[in-house]
Amino acid sequence: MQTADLIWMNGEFVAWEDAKVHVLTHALHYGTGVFEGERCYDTERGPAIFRHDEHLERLERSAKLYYMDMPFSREQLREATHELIARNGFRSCYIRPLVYRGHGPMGLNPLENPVEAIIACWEWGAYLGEEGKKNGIRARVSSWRRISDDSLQPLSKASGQYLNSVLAKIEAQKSGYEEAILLDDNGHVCEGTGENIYVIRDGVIATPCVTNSILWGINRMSIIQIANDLGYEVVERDVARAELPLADEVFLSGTAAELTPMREVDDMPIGDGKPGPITRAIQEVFEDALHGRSERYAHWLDVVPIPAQT
Ligand code: PPE
Repeated sequence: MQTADLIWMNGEFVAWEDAKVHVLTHALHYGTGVFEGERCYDTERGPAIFRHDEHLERLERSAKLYYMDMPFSREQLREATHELIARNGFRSCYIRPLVYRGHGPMGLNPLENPVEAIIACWEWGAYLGEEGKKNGIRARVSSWRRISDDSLQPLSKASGQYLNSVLAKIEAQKSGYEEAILLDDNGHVCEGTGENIYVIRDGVIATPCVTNSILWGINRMSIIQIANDLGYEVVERDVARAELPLADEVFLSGTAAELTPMREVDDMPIGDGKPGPITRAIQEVFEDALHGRSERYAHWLDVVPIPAQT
């Protein structure tokens, strides 16, 4: 992991090595934080953050679901992110805003604890490997079910909730797979440990819906839009586990993973074991949108103003 010089912490820029919290930080003990994952791409118009507003909006929604008042406005966080990228001299990077309950009373009622915010960025390569993005990854269905609406908040991107993904990821990797696919409470397909999922059969794209305990992916929104614009039908519905190996094509999407095809599930090839034509067509347009090569989706990029060199 390539680090940065500076981290933004509660309104100030501090050196990477000085960005510290107290050991009694509430979020460290109880997972009471919410975060985002965003990417900034090196485009012709300058470094540009993909769907920045949507990510900051989701951060606010995640906070609301855990009774946290945002300590900074969306506009303040947007400007802080711009300045952070500019001051670190990045052309492209991964961005991690985190809003969390800080040091204060111990115990489970967090409402008296301060809500703090940081933004970090670093250079992060292909999450599931360059090879995976190109030729597809091997996944297994996890023995862990995805967290559900009746015990946690699947629609909140909350720190503590990621213990679920951590268990599934460890299990998958220890048993020789690159990624885990989690089922929801009812045994329907939900998503990967950090990606939404799409199943294609006979030219129709199906993806689990918001009632399947998914995280409402920003890239999912973009993929659905691109697929529709390319003339494909996208259906949001329950997806049965068996539809994965029986699909013609399956792929995943997420900020870190971008669009990654799946070539195998539970040791069964998907289609002919290679990324299929619809996956490829969507991936190509999506990559163009991310990297600022698309006129049509140019409004999805928030260009970072870089001050002129003096
Ligand atoms: N589901 C989960 C559980 C998830 O964590 C992500 C993002 C998604 C779906 C896709 O959401 P979106 O990025 O808005 O399209 N996972 C983030 C965290 C990865 C990590 O290892 O940390 C990410 O991709 O940034």
